[in-house]
Amino acid sequence: MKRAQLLAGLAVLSLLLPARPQQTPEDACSLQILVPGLKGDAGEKGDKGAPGRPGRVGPTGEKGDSGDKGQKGSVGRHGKIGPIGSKGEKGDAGDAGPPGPGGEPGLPCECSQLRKAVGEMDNQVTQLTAELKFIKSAVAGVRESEHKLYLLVKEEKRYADAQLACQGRGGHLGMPKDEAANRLMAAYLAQAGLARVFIGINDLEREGTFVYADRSPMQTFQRWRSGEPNDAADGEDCVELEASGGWNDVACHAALHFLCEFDKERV
Ligand SMILES: [Ca+2]
Ligand SMILES: [Ca+2]
Repeated sequence: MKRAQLLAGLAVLSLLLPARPQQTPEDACSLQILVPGLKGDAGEKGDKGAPGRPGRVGPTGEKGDSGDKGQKGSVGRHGKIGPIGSKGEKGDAGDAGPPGPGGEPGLPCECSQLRKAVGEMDNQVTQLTAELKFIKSAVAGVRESEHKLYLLVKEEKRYADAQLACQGRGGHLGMPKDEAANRLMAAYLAQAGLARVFIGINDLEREGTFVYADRSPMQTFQRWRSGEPNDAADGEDCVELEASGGWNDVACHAALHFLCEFDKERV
């Protein structure tokens, strides 16, 4: 701006100075009047000015459209271990495992001899135990007649087993073949407090035909209680002696105490 003013002033001065020698009277008056000169040439472009102040903040723009959904993220970290679950049901049994290795060979010994001896001792113990039981079961005090020994046994057995028990000791079930023998045996029962016992009489082979346990036939002596033998129910083929001395046919599979007799000559 100052440079432009300076140039404008110089232009005015150049107009005034050369006119002075040619000044005429007519010019005297015209000198009194100052008129603007011709417009100068355009000055050179000035330097770039300092940046202006920032403008005011504009209003908030409208909300834009929602963008597309982003891509799926990567797998996250493992979560915390949950609580222990309840116990499950028992599973099926597994397959049988392979057989184990063979054992060490045993020490040689005379086992067969020892086994045989032990086996014999076992048999003896069994026999002695049975004998002891038989003796303990026998009512104290053996009864005897001139030719016989009698023994009451307080073990309840079926007829066949009772006969075997007596035979195993060399005797038979008691066989009352006369009044004296029958009376002795009945008294034995009564004193022992027993109501009835098996005696050695049966009609197993032929119904209604009673024989003694030694297979000897029934003689005239009989002591059937009134109304017996009646072969009642599903059949009664064995005989019991009652404490009164009477006989009654009963079922052979009944389990009763029994009375054995032994020949004195054979004891
Ligand atoms: Ca019968
Ligand atoms: Ca009967």
